[in-house]
Amino acid sequence: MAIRSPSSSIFRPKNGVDQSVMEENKKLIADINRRNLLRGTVSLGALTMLTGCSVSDTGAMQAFLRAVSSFNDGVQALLFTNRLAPTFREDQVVKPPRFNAFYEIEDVKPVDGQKWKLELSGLIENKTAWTAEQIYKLPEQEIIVRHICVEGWDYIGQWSGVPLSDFLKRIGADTKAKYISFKCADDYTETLDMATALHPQTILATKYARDPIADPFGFPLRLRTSTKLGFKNAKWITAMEVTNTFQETYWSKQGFNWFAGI
Ligand SMILES: Nc1nc2c(c(=O)[nH]1)N[C@H]1C(S)=C(S)[C@@H](COP(=O)(O)O)O[C@H]1N2
Ligand SMILES: [Mo]
Repeated sequence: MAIRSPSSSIFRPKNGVDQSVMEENKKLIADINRRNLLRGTVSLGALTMLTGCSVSDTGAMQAFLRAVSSFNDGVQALLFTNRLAPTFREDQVVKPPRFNAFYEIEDVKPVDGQKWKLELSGLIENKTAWTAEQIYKLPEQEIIVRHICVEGWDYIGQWSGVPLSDFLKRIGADTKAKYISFKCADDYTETLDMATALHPQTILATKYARDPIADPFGFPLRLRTSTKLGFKNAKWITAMEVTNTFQETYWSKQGFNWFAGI
């Protein structure tokens, strides 16, 4: 099928991203057949956030989303990592949050917070496991940001917990390593690039709307990034590894773009 390149107007870079990056990657943008899976299915929210476009402009939206899904991870890193995500007011927060997982909410298996531990491995000086009690005592940061799922919906949520960058310093992680990988109680896996792990709006969340995170939303510990699609935000984290080895993740194995910036 014929694929349209996005017009320059919807392709306006935000927040100081160099236009030449876009120019250089025109070929890449044209080469969007490679990632058929994402065609038109990234969220409306991603488009409106990035471009200010009307979500009813379906043609422009789809062209844009196809282009985004075709970017290589390096280009996305340039576009998405060095900026702060938009934040929102407390009265805009959706309560309760909207559930998603690769199975239905009835099938969530709650994690026992008393027995739970966060296991640490890889390029970390102090690999002692953490209990939930210890993690819940750490200084918190709160973020009110938009959660965007590739299935085409989004909501504004209010998450708090220890900033991942603080936690990484605390455990003596090698922050020159490339990736942090997460294992979850439900066999889900995710990995983050280190720049996103150190981003000032990336936290290990323990609370939603100031209350402890409820079972379906990742109790006792979940990741909350602000510059990534929903699926990068691992819930029910049980283990963290700092590594230089790239690992495919639950969604990237299915063809979704690994970087998944918004
Ligand atoms: N462990 C685990 N984490 C996960 C998922 C999952 O199935 N298992 N689904 C992801 C997806 S696709 C989304 S959109 C968000 C949903 O988070 P929420 O239920 O808090 O809105 O969790 C992400 N993290
Ligand atoms: Mo999602």
